[in-house]
Amino acid sequence: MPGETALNFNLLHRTCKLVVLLCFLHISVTVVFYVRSLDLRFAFVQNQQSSHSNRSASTTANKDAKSGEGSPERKTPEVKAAPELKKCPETSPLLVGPLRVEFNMPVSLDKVKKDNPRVEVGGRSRPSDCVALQKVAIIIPFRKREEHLKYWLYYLHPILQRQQLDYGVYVINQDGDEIFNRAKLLNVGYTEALKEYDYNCFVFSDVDLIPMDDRNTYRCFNQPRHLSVSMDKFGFRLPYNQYFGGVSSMSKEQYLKINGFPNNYWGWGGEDDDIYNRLASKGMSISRATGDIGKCRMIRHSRDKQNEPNPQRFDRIAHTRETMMRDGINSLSYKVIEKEKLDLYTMITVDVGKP
Ligand SMILES: [Mn+2]
Repeated sequence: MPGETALNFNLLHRTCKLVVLLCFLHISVTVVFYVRSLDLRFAFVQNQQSSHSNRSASTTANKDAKSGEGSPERKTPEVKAAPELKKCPETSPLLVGPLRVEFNMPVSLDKVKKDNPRVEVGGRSRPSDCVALQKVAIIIPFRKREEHLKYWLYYLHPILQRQQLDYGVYVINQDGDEIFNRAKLLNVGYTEALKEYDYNCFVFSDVDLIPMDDRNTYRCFNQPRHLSVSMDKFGFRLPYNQYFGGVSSMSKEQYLKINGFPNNYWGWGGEDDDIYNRLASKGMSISRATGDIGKCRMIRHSRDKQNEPNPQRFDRIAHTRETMMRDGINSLSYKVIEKEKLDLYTMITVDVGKP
């Protein structure tokens, strides 16, 4: 019947249309994905080759962090990574595990330099065969502890290289004989390191603490990291759960979230608990390696002069939440006296004022 044929034909016509439409859709989706993958590959190659775009990005990032009164420094040119380098693996294959750490032998910096030929002037190094996952600035607050610094460089440079980090060592030396201010020196280190390179992770380390296992990586994690987990000084145990002293690490984001560290803890103690309070008040928690991997040794020493226990510390710690957003990286002021690019570290001598 003619009516039925027309109906059948109509149905066939619609089905064909639908099939053609589906084919078209399929092809379009395929083309879109193909173009996007091309784009990505292109972007990747560009990223690997142009250190220029990288540098301008880091310069703008730098402007966010309030810098002190230190003289403006030009960035040192970055060494270009070979385009064929791949990202380093999540866990470095070079790690050896537990290490023997002792402080009874003499250490010469010439020997340390010879033993670490890949460390460049200023104490910079990066893996030769892969692109490091993080750019780590190691900040050491310092005054008159040359002996300890020698041991630190002797032990840490090999460890940091085995950990496949792109890192730089910054020793922040408090000028003069006024009372010591550890946390302010750490803020200075953060600011000064960012003037040199696009660091995204900061390790804050006392000069006299040496890790006893290279699996305790000096890098940043999802939460602020406490690295000196079990110190010999405390019988290889954590003194208390909120303890954040010794060696710790924070990403740039984590650090900025808490407005950096307090500038008004003069003398020994309290600043680490203030930092803990800052983290906790911003909803962060402490990440740690296991007690076994987190073992470390402290070089025995007597209390430094001009670093007496700070009697105001308990009162200050009790008010961190009220004071932290006006005392920190946003209120930091200091004066760089001298900046020295030495073979194994960068020494920045700084006037941080007095209470
Ligand atoms: Mn100590």
